[in-house]
Amino acid sequence: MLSGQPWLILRRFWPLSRELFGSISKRLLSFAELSFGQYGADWSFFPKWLLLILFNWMKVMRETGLLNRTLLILVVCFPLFTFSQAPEKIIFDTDMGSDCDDVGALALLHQYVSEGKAEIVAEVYSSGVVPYGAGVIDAINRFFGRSDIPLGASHGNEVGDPVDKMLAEQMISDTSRYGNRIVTNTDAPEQVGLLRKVLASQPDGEVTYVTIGHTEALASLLNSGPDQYSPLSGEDLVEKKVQRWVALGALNAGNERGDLVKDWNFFFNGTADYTRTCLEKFPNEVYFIDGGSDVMTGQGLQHLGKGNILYDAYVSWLDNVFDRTLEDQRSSWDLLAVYFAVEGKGSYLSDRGPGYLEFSSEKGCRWIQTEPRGNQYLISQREGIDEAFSEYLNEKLAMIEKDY
Ligand SMILES: [Ca+2]
Repeated sequence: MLSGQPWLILRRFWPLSRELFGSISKRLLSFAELSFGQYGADWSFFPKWLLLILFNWMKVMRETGLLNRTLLILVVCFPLFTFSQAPEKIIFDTDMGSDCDDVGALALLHQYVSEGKAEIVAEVYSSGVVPYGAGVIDAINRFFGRSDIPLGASHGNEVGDPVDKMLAEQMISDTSRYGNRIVTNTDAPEQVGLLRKVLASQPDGEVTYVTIGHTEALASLLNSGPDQYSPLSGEDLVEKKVQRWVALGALNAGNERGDLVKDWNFFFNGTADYTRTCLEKFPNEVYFIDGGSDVMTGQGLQHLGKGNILYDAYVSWLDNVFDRTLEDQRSSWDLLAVYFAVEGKGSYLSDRGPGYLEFSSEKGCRWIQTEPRGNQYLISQREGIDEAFSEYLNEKLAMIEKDY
């Protein structure tokens, strides 16, 4: 599949293409009349006739100055068609509101969509204790003019950060401010049904499932049974449609001492057993993303200003939790997962090599560097690139247009 960029360029060149083919076809027709007049209907002259057409076509193009312009089109478009990647199909699973890097991650993902590098297949807010994250996601989608992205949410209240750190309730309860239609989770479809519906309609093996929060939605999807959307079990549906799971989780599991560690996303707020289920049942490749603590982002959103949901959500969280401003910025754990899902390791991330994640809901997890068991990969941030990575991500955020 082609990204949008080459088509945009072709559209720009369309008037020129019409001029080119209009002029040439007219000259060609008159030349064909001449040729057949000379050689009649004797098909033994056909190869010679073709050569003459080609020669004359080039002559016409050179005379009309179109040859150079045609070559220009080919030079511009060929690399784009050859090297442009298909947009990554992403399911974005977040605990929006618990931290502000979820806002940065969704902003970055939308920017990738604008660049033709990603497609957001679905979004889920898999926290139920504070039920306002779905409203923030809806407001962000609407800012980008993408309110049609399927958005589901947890309808339970057992998993999730118990504190509304972003003051999301205040931000999105008055729907006139950001135009959101969703306020609480139950205004959005229940997450597992939505995920099954969306996955059933996707081509096989193309979706990347990104978790930057809890693992409850993915575990519940894997445990689900056949329904009106698909006769497949959750495990079979995921095996067929989802090529990989990219998880912001298992942070510091690759520590040199081999200590068992517990990170926020995989262990806290009621998620540990759901994570274990995901690790046991997820049938395809799994990538654990480890890094982002000292990669500071937020300043790239300054240009959007007060009244913009991305700006307001970052500022609200930083002010409420740390009494800080956007200038102080925030760690970028979740942005790293989105970066990897769309751009791969790039210049900032590296693969730790073969191994697997040892996991105990009670004791913690650690990366065992040995023969691979399953398809698990630990992706770590490279040494000494905190500042360069911050700059890169902030530049991406700064590209977000003020008006969509
Ligand atoms: Ca998060």
